Amino acid sequence: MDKGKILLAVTGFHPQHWRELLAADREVVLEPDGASDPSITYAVVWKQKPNILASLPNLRAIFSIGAGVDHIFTDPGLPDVPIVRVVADNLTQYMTEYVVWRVLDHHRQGMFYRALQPKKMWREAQQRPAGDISVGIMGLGHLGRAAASVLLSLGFAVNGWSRTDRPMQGVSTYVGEAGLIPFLNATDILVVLLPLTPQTQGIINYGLLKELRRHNGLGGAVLINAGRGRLQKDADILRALDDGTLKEASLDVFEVEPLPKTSPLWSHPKLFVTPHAAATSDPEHLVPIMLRQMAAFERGEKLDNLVDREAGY
Ligand code: NDP
Ligand code: OXD
Repeated sequence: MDKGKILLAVTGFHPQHWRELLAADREVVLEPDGASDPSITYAVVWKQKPNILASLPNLRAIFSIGAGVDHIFTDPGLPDVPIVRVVADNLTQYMTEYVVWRVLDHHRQGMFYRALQPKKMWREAQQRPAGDISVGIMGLGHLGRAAASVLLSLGFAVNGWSRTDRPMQGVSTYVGEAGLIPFLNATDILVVLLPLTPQTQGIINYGLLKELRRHNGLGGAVLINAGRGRLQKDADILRALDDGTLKEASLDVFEVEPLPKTSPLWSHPKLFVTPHAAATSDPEHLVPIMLRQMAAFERGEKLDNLVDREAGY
């Protein structure tokens, strides 16, 4: 099989660096060029415009620029070809850093001390050891497992929730709908690393947050969401922060992104906001992985990290 040509179809940022790196190895066309081009065999996409992939008669595979693929499934004209998602050490490392950073900051009372400093107040918060706190990872997949193993090494008790049975040494695992409430009831700090699918949309709501354990050394339950914004109901999180259902939260993702300037989430004193920056897709690391996969595919080998269309992730 010849070296396939790539369509780069991206919205929301300029993919110049992606283009340069891909073009070092094979021909690349930047959308809106390339419509109906029969020589295009791969599409590398982030939030591609609807129906553009459907016009490519010889498309063989779609490569997502992100680990999440919900942005691809919004396309009503999505062709029935394999979809490859990102699994890469540096992205996993970024996410692990984000999760561990946020867990430690909540655990070690970062918000409390940052509020005291401008007032020059010398007051020590009660501190419990990590072993008294259980971190529950909702979505014990590639990113969730990597974060879980570092949290375990720090001494936290770790729970994990997944759709299918995913045992992991040292982690108390819970499965599917039947496992959800027991998982929440045993969790003090909830870390959300789920994909956005029809089954998970809106799952982080007030009722779910009420189920978290809050009689713990932290003085309340904590939410950390780095999965997708539409997993959560922003208004329910505000309500939970205001009435004490949540002690604090860290959100990297929001129902609407960028988070509108008018959103009360920006200024909530118990909330730490980052702009969907937990684990950025870095072309320097990800393009070589994509190019290796394309070359292997052309030698007749299987594509790795394929999306399960039925499951939606
Ligand atoms: P994986 O597919 O490896 O893991 C997803 C996990 O979620 C799996 O454990 C899966 O269960 C579980 N899951 C999916 N659906 C359900 C369900 N209905 N009920 C219970 N569990 C479910 O994905 P990754 O770990 O690589 O990535 C996770 C998500 O992180 C991405 O989809 C993306 O949205 C987000 N992300 C965010 C970034 C950021 O910067 N904020 C950066 C990168 C990713 P099972 O194991 O049984 O399949
Ligand atoms: C991803 C993301 O899915 O950056 O990789 O959100």
